[in-house]
Amino acid sequence: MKFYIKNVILKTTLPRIEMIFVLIINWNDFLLPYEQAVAEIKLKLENVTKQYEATYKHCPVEVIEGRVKSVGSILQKAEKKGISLEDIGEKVEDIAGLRIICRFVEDIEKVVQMIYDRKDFDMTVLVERDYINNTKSSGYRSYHLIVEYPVVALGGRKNLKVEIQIRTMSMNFWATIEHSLRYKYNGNIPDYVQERLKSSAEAAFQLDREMSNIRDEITEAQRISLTLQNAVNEILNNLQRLYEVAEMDKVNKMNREFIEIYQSNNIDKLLGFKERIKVLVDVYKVRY
Ligand code: 0O2
Repeated sequence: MKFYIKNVILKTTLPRIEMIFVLIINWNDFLLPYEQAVAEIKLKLENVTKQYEATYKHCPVEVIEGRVKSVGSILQKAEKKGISLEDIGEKVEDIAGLRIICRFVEDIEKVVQMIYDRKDFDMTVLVERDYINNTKSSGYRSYHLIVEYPVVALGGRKNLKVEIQIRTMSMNFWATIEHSLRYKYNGNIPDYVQERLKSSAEAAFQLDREMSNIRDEITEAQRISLTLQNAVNEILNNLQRLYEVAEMDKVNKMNREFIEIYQSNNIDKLLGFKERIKVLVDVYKVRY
């Protein structure tokens, strides 16, 4: 990677880092492709969500956020990890970052798959970090993918690393709070606060589980309602046919039975009745 020596004055609170600024850099030039990558990926993923909306399918993506890391944070991370300036682009993996927020935990794997499926088009997954099944000691839960994404700018094509964090709303809420506490305590969160954070991370995850259960119930209720609606339509159609071919008394009796079953709200009885009346219609079809 090429760095340009320019008279760029950047403010930072880190004294050691000031030395590095002597060496560097036109940060604007350096960060521009990362900004492009974030903007492009965000737009592409937002378009996928629009396609979901158009087909009335549940969209696993709720919100997409994107950012380019600040120069101070890049240098802080490089220093913490002993990364030289030349290696920043290669080794600081989250200079470009996107965050995808989902409603339900199950949506996360769908989003992960969605990103893997783009392999032949634009982005390739390089690293996968599952902090949901491997919760961090802080209590942090999230799913991270480091992808390689090509941007085409004036200088030609550049393959950049981009970090995509995928998490639920409650994981995001927790991480945001914890992040600001980290900042407040300068990375040294007192033990008693850490303990509370850990237990609130568990509570947040419990909330995710509850929401998933409710989601299953909603899906089940929708399925039952649809089955009921289809069965009633079929029964009414067949009763109508019977009125044309069967004895009036017999059809009236069946009609009354149908009303009784319908009012009893017993779906099994209703489905049984649907089959019986179907057979009867078939019998009359053969007869006439
Ligand atoms: P920011 O300000 O969000 O960009 P490391 O420095 O070793 O922890 P590494 O090796 O780059 O991080 O990878 P890791 O652990 O996967 O962390 C990458 C990012 O995940 C972090 O970037 C955070 O955004 C988020 N993250 C990881 N662990 C935690 C955690 O315990 N709490 C919260 N709130 N976020 C976490 P940055 O650069 O640390 O922070």
